[in-house]
Amino acid sequence: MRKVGTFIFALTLCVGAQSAVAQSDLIDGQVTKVDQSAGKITIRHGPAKKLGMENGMTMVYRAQDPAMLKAVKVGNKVKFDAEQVNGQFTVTKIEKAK
Ligand SMILES: [Cu+2]
Repeated sequence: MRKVGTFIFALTLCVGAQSAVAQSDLIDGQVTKVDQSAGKITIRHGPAKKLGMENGMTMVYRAQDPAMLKAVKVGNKVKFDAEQVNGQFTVTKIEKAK
């Protein structure tokens, strides 16, 4: 009797070391202007480190989808997320703050 071979099945354990880095920390702000036709919104907001804004400011953002602007009005306190798309600051998510 010959021992032919021992096949070892290596189990690759995917230990997801990616602990929820998904930061959902939205930026606090207040809507000061909505330009639905241009798809733009002006928001006075607090510091937004992820966008490289250490201090609060008022600035114009492009809306990723102009339809999102229907959900907010001038004066609304909001929480939003934004990122730079082709060099333009773009709101990717916006919701009224409670
Ligand atoms: Cu800003």
